[in-house]
Amino acid sequence: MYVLHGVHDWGSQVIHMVLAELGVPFRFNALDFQAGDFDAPSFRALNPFGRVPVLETPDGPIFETAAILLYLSEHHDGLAPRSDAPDRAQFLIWFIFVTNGLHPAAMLLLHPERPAGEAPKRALAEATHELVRSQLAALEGVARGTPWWLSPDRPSALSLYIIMLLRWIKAFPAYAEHSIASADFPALHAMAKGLEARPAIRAVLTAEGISGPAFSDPPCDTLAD
Ligand SMILES: N[C@@H](CCC(=O)N[C@@H](CS)C(=O)NCC(=O)O)C(=O)O
Repeated sequence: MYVLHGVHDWGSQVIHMVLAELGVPFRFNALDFQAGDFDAPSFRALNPFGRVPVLETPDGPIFETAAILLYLSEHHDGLAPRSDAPDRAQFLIWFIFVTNGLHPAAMLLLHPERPAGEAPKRALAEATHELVRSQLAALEGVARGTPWWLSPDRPSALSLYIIMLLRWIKAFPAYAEHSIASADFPALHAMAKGLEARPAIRAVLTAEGISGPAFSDPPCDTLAD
């Protein structure tokens, strides 16, 4: 049985949703960051960098979101085009675009102080806001072409990843003025709405203590300054 180590409403959420959609047996091990669980030797043995998500598999523990998603896509049908499918190349392009581009940019929008401290924080957040908008515009263009892996009614490793990031970008930016609504990107918005209505996804949201339109229109949690 898979064991997912994570924190509710953190980056483990995409893996949680994928496992729920697959319908495979798994256990969610909820870690407590404040209690020091990330530094526990037993957790560091699974991921020496002390970050979530980590998935324990029959082939050993895997960390890095992208690695876990690709592993699950290779071991279970339906999460991504197979390696010989004609749309595999397009899927890979946009998967890497999200893991290497949108995910790090979203993290910077939420935590612009991390790379260089407080002084450049606002300038960095402003520049990142523009970057994230342009990345979402690019993904919107792809979603408008209606590939199944960005569809509102059929989840994929990529679409579930994107909707988690849409939540972060709308709900948790460092500055409220940088909150980006998925409604500005209609095809992505429709995808978020369709996927968040699915029973398996609703079950994950309930388990993580999240209510309302979690991905398509979460409230912005950031206080205006
Ligand atoms: N590139 C990694 C990033 C993992 C990551 O930064 N996870 C965050 C939670 S979303 C974390 O564990 N943060 C704890 C820390 O930075 O100490 C991945 O995609 O898995």
